[in-house]
Amino acid sequence: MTIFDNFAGVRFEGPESRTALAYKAYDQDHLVLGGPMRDWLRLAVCYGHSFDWSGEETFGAATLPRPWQGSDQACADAKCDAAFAFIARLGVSYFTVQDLDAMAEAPSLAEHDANLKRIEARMASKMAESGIKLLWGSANLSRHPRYMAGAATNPDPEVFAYAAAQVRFMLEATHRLGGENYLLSGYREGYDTLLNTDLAAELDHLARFVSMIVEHKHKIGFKGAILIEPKPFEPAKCQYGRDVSAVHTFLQRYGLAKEVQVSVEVNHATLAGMDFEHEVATALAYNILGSIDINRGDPRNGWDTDQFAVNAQDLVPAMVLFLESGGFMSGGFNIDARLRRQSLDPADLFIAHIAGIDTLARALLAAEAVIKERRLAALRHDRYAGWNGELGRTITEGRVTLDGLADIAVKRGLDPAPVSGRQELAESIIAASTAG
Ligand SMILES: [Mn+2]
Repeated sequence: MTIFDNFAGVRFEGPESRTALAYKAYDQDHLVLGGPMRDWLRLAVCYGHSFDWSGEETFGAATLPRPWQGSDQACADAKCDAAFAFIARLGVSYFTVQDLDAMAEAPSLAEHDANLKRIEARMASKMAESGIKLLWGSANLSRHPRYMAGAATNPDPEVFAYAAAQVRFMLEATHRLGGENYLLSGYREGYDTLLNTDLAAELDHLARFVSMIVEHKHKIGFKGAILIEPKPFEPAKCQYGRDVSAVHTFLQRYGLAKEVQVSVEVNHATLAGMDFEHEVATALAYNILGSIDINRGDPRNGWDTDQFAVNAQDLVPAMVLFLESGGFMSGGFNIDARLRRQSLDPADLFIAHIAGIDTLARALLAAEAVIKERRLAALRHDRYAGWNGELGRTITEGRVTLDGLADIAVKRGLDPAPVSGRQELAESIIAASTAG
């Protein structure tokens, strides 16, 4: 018996519905540009945020009544049962999980391995019974005090080795569970002060760690993607994978750009001072968009508030890029959000997820409308039309040198006339897309 057992399965009732526990926009079989919403979104419930967090924070203790709260095997089992009862009723196909969010506490690596395998077995049977799949697995390399100075970037190689063992266990568990990706979060791979930090050595060590994971993935035949999640800071003052560009530079520098992709998070983009669509566009430009953590931050807070998305219009620019790209290979939209501390009722977890999923569905429908009416694509196409002409192609195809091009510019007496960027028209198209 779990606290979610008395809830019925969440159904689609349509935009006119005022039922709290029903989808208003997410109709999983509804076709968007020829594919069902379910397949575009590949939604995942975040095990850690939804079931392992009970409202504790710096200024206060746990507030959310969670009967499975505790660190022993019985609590881990009860949490697992509750998680699958919830996800099944929500009607979502995937979950994401970090080792420590699910398993009983283990004082040694040998016990860690055993406890992880115990919860893996329970998850495997729940997955078989429900059809729910694992989007990604991950090892938590930041919670324990041994990781206070980082895991792979720790000055002590024994900590690096401990982290390697934890990742090996979880990568292999993810593989056995049929997980579709393996995620490396930002952890504490960075520094609190540069005064005590050898930045160049730490980057080399981090690269060796990621390379070892890639090597092991191939050794065991894991077909999923290895994902790195950019985040600029928190908990460390500065984290090396601060944004998509920084991660890509790192991957290129160490020859990993073809082996590793990024998992982009809305709230981490906000913290990095970037728009979410910038991070998506950059990942697509470098061909490393693996997965997305969907949530929202608070533009007035400088920390990771991990709230459920509620504003569809904010997500439309990124969703247009996402749809144009053809969607995910192995990633999905992981609902990376937490309740607020006063949301005590088990129904609150349903309502939060329903609102977040409906918001994504509205953004998806709006992006489809924007793509179908073609005005935004035409605006962009017209703006760059010159590059399809004779001069543009001469430059991009490398058929002219700098001095040769200068001669052309002088001989033709070039005096290019400024043209409107039509930003307001573009913004009005996005605004109109969510008006319905
Ligand atoms: Mn976050």
